[in-house]
Amino acid sequence: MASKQLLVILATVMLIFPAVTIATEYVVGDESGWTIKFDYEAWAKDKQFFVGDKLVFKYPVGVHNVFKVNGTGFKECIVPPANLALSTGNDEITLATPGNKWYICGVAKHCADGGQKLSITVLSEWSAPAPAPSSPSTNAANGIFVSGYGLLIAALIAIVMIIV
Ligand SMILES: *[C@@H]1O[C@H](CO)[C@@H](O)[C@H](O)[C@H]1NC(C)=O
Ligand SMILES: [Cu+2]
Repeated sequence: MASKQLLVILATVMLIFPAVTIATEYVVGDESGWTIKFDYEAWAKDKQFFVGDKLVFKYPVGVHNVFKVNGTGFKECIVPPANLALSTGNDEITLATPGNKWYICGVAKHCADGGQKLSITVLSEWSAPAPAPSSPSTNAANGIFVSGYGLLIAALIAIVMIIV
């Protein structure tokens, strides 16, 4: 009967596993936090960001802030209007869509001279890299992939029920 139990456990794990893996929380810069003279490119390099993951920017209030910008804004350190800044010192951003995301600090020359800028690529939950950000075809592909996973789980449950 060990194999039956194994299947039940396997099916349960497969149901729970995605819920666990989609919600990783990343403190940007780890213990260094959000600051100048930190290599955020190196920090992001070995990480895989998925839709549903969360970025947390930690810094002393008033010393830095966070702006979401586009690729041009990132490259040239173009600071958006001040009212768009995140400035709580513990800014949480949930990565809602796949694609490239860019964040900069808008204080003084922190971005241009201090290198306080972060560029990441967010992957959709179930699939491999999705370079097209939030296009209809990408979403459709995700839908199919999710359905495929649901089918797999349904099949597993069916197998378990037959054996039980
Ligand atoms: C990037 O954002 C700036 C404003 O910060 C805007 O003027 C520019 O048109 C944007 N570029 C693209 C390619 O969307
Ligand atoms: Cu700053």
